[in-house]
Amino acid sequence: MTALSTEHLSALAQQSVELPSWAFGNSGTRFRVFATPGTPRDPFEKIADAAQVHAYTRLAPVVALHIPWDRVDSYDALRRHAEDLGVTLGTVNSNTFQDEDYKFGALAHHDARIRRKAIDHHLECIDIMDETGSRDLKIWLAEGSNYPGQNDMRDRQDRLQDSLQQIYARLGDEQRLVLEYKFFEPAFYHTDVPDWGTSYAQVSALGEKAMVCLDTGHHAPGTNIEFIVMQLLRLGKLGSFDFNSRFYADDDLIVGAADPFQLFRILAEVIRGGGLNNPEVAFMLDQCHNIEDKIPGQIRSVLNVQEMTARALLIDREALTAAQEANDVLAANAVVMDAFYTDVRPQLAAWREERGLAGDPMAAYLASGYQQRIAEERVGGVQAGWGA
Ligand code: AOS
Ligand code: ZN
Ligand code: ZN
Repeated sequence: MTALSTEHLSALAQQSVELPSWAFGNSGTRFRVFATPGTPRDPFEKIADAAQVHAYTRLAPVVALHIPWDRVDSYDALRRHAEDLGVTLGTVNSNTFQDEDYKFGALAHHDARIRRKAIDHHLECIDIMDETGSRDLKIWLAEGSNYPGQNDMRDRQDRLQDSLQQIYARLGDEQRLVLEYKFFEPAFYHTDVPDWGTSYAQVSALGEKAMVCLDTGHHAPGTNIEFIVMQLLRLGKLGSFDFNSRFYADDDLIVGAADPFQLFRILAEVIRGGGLNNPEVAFMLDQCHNIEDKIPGQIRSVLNVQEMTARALLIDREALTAAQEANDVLAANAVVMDAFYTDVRPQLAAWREERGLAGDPMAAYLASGYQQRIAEERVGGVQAGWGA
């Protein structure tokens, strides 16, 4: 069996996955939100839980925030709290989808007052980024229309560009804007940023500090997502990932749960395109744990990313190129499949132990007593914000 080399292991040692604060809150569907015992009651407790994931895996040193869900009196205090626990604050996610004013749009709205309000919300997010030391402002827009004729799609693109330019102008030298796309939902007929091409067109018109965010759950079934990863890396515009997995729609399930092979293929293109451990590309999770415990759910997720990265690193690139150049279709495919089918778990467990971690981080966390402690201490934990 092919083993991970020292070079592979040192690439894995540098890997960093950013956790979403909202993964630690209660969430659900529009039918019901099931509360999980021990759910954080405020952003400080969400950070504390995220720090547990990092402590057991050494894979998740950054926590993404969401405004207004993570609004606090002192961001400096939140930042220090995070640092004391061994993590830092990362991407700030804006929210233009839970305010009555945004029923017909926000950054693309035809009403100047509402558009101004949405732009100002993003400027507030950048103020917060200044305090938290965050680099990225992530924008996902729930904008679009439900019926043909409801809106002028072209005017909306123009207004969107104008709004984004005003936000972009406020970014500091080291800050970036990442624009996420999603093919449908909550609008069903047209969405203002439905695909990577639209996001690319919008961010390219802004400048170098604007990039595309690829959420793996935001594509039609059958989409070749790794092709998009390849293309965005080739164009130098892949700013971040929102990793999760889906069976039907935007399910936000544990990354690698629905289709580990797809995750492997995506990570293979990340490696091929120089995106692994590249500070330009943020590896965020965007998941919600509706029925499972949150911290173990996040531990499982980051381990899935690590495991599929390890398998993708095992692709014998030389043999692959040789087979491709010889037009040996089956041999080329076999090189890729050999790597995918390699069980790297025993080697990763042994490597963790060498680094002073538990070989099985999930078991170690479950045995630690933390889950029981928070279940006793915390009553009335918060909802993530979805499904409210
Ligand atoms: C929504 O479908 C998106 O995936 C988002 O990234 C959203 O903004 C996030 O889940 C919460 O901010
Ligand atoms: Zn997302
Ligand atoms: Zn989503």
